Amino acid sequence: MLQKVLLMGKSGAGKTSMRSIIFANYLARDTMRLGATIDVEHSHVRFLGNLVLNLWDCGGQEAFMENYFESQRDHIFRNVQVLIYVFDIESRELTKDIEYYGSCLAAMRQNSKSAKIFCLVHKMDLVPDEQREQVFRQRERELQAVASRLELEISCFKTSIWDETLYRAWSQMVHALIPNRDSLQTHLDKLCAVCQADEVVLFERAPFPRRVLLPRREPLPEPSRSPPVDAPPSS
Ligand SMILES: Nc1nc2c(ncn2[C@@H]2O[C@H](COP(=O)(O)OP(=O)(O)OP(=O)(O)O)[C@@H](O)[C@H]2O)c(=O)[nH]1
Ligand SMILES: [Mg+2]
Repeated sequence: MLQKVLLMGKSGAGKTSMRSIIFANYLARDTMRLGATIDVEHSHVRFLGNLVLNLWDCGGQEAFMENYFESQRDHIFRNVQVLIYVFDIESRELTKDIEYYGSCLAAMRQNSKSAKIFCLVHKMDLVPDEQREQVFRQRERELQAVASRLELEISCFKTSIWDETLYRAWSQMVHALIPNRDSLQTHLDKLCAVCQADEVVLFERAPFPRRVLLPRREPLPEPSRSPPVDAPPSS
């Protein structure tokens, strides 16, 4: 089963960084060397045997974005199963970001109405710890408002390449795509009961090395502070 996944958002938001960390084993600090993506970079990722993500990493520079909405509109937005829209929380061009996001949702509504839509409020490491939840909720409300005007449903996550939030979000997004997840979940629940275990976790050897792919239904409580997967740059 091939699933077309669009990765969109303005230039510098962190799309290629997260793709490289999740699927190509980059360390967070390696992403500082990435150049801007030219047009669209395609890649394929296989999960659990027969689920293949066809990832479209869409460069976010203005000229490319305008192209996606105009001359390439059908090519980009047709037959999409998942849209992942990435926002840089530190962006100084919020109005422009929201405008592009609105155009993107409108194109999705027109071409791929039943696609799942995820919004990542990214680079949350740049927001002081004590303000993160509030800043995220505020942005989430703004994004939900745009989506509900177009009668679309979205799910938002707060993420950073510098902690586990990136893996948590991608894990949940991929989880939503697994075609037979209910039956897998039932088997895991049975195994859990037979073993009298508190939890059973299914790991995918690649491309999520060491990462949980099928979390239990009830998410575990978030640790008060996620352990860094890689040390952030000292400023
Ligand atoms: N502080 C911080 N920086 C990040 C994070 N994610 C990515 N970056 C940095 O953001 C910069 C731009 O990242 P890219 O992944 O190239 O951005 P992009 O969205 O692919 O940009 P285009 O290809 O031009 O559309 C890099 O220097 C990354 O190291 C994050 O979570 N926190
Ligand atoms: Mg890029």
